[in-house]
Amino acid sequence: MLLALTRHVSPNINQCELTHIDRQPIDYETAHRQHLEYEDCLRQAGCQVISLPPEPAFPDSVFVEDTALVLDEIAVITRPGAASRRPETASIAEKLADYRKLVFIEAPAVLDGGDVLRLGKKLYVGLSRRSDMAAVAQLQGHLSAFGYEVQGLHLGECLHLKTAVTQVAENTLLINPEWVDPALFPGFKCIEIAPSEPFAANAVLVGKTVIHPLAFPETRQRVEQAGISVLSVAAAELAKAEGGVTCCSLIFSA
Ligand code: CIR
Repeated sequence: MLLALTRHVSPNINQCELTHIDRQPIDYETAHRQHLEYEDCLRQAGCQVISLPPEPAFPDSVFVEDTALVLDEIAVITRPGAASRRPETASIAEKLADYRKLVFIEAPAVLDGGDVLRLGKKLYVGLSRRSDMAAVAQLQGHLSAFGYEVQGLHLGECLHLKTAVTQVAENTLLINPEWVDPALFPGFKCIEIAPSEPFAANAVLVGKTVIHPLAFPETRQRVEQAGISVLSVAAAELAKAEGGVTCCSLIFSA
């Protein structure tokens, strides 16, 4: 069974962290409604959704992806790069302890889950403003016993590695070549996003279905032309908080 852990939008989402985009008002009701639709997409794609209640004190807490990395063997609780986000990990750790043994990224290292792209037994970590080589070393220490290899890689001006590249099929990545070099992923077919849709590389793969933002139809067409089935979801309100579709869930088998 595939589980998707999510958390409802904080009513204080307007105080979210922003790095590369300008602040615009976020309509809480719209964000909440779109998040419910996103949870429905996860169910449609085959996940059982565990939806945690909102945490009003933590504006970015809907973006649960950044708080943990859940592998089949173990879960790593991160130490998010933005100090305001560090308290978000406590309740996620408590929930994940029902499913996995936990290990923790310790100070001074920083890691956001959005920077970790797992491709089989290889973990790529974006060296963004939120994640560093000290975290890469700690991850390698925790995970080499399970056969994982961890590699840090440099990123262009985007928030996280998974803003720039995600997996959309067994051997296929969706990528913005302006932000990350496709040559870093040998052996994978790379579908490039439509240049007019720079944020379109962030997609969630569940089984054989890809969940992708409604706002990027040209890129959707490129993915479908590769024979991949796509569920489009309205995600524009949380995009104003610099969040994409991977950010809003932690998906793992139970
Ligand atoms: C932040 O800056 O941390 C949030 N406003 C957005 C986090 C998005 N998370 C993700 O891409 N994994």
